[in-house]
Formats: sequence, C-alpha cells, structure tokens
Amino acid sequence: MKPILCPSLMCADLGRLNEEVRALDSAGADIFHCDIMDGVFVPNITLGLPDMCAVRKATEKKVDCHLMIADPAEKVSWFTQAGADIVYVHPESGGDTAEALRRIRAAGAAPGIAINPETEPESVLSLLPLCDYVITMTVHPGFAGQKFIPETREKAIRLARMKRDFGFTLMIDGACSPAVIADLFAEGADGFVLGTSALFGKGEYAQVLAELHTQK
Ligand code: S6P
Ligand code: MG
Repeated sequence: MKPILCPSLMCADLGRLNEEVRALDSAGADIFHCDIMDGVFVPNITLGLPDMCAVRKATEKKVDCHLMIADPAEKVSWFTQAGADIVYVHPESGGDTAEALRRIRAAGAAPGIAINPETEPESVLSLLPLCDYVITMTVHPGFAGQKFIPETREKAIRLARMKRDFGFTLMIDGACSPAVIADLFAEGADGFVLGTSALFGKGEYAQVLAELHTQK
C-alpha cells in the first residue's frame, strides 16, 4: 500500500492552475486538495468555487474540497454540483455537521470531517459513522507554511486505531514533511496533504511524488 498524496492547490502557481493540475496529475498525484475559506471560520481566504471548477476540468482524478467556512451545511451542494468527489466539513464551524455530511452523501460525493488540532476524536464520535474520510489537522487551519504541532501526532495515531471500528480513510493535513509522512504512514495514516513542506518548491513533481509514494 502506498500513501495517498494530495497536492494542496493553494500552494500551486494559481496563475497557471490548469497547467499545474495537469503536471501534478501526470506526475502521480492521487487526489487534488482544494482549500476553501471564507475569512470567517478562518482568518484567510484562498480558493473559491471557480477555482475548484477549474481544477475539476483539468483532471479526471479525485478532487476534494476542504471547506473552512462557517455553517457549511447550506453550501455543500455548491461543491457537489461542481463535481467534487470528496467534501470535508469542520465540526467546529457551526451549524448541523451531521446534516452537512448526509447532504454530501445524498449528492453522490464522499463525506468527510476535518478536525482542528484541539478537537478530540471522542468529541465527534457520533459523526464518524457518517464519514468516508477524516482529516486531522496538524496545523491550525488557514495558512500554508506553518510548523507541525507536536501534540497532534498522538491524536493521529489514536485516529488510525479507530479506523478499524469506523472504516474511514485517515488523512493528515498541515506541515506534512517527508519525515512526518514516513512516521504517520507507518502508524496507520492513509494519506497526506502536500503543501510547502514536501512538494511545492521542492523540485520536479514526478520525482518528489515518486519518492513520497515509496514508503515502507
Ligand atoms: C491549511 C490548509 C492546508 C494547507 C497545507 C499546506 O488551512 O488546510 O491544506 O494548504 O497544509 O501545507 P504546508 O506543508 O505548507 O503546511
Ligand atoms: Mg487543507
């Protein structure tokens, strides 16, 4: 089994988004990660719906939307209708998270939650049966280029053990360096969001992704 590698497109050259996605696709990327922010739930705004649509047009591979927006239940359909394969919502962002997850599934996409560094998995247990994917954030949501928060490692390992009971795919987002990927893949995480710590600015995409795919 190889780690699932998900380039974070907010870290790509957005002036050449179509070319970037096509280059990453042929270089071996597995899922394209779109960070959608509203400046309310997090103090930043990055990609929006038109960017996600442009990504969708550029690849046949899976596209995910990591929604960092307040009260997402009313808005998940914008992203499922635009062709997102996976939609993540934050239980910390308000509104009815279970309803958001049900709407994502009803629209034919895979539902997921993304949890903040401070959120304990035990506090979202009732949501886990509704999820195909879980992202555990290893930085505070909002910005690329942050430092890995060491306390999140133990939680990622705990979540990896919980996969047996709930059957979700576990993804790690935030400061995923090659060392973090090697460590947490060995501990049972399935996939990693790749930003400035492992992919962008690190050389040829094909070579970087091939090396990251080669984990024991
Ligand atoms: C942050 C966002 C992430 C970042 C990614 C950047 O809110 O959810 O997906 O884009 O973590 O990676 P890096 O390696 O620069 O931390
Ligand atoms: Mg993200």
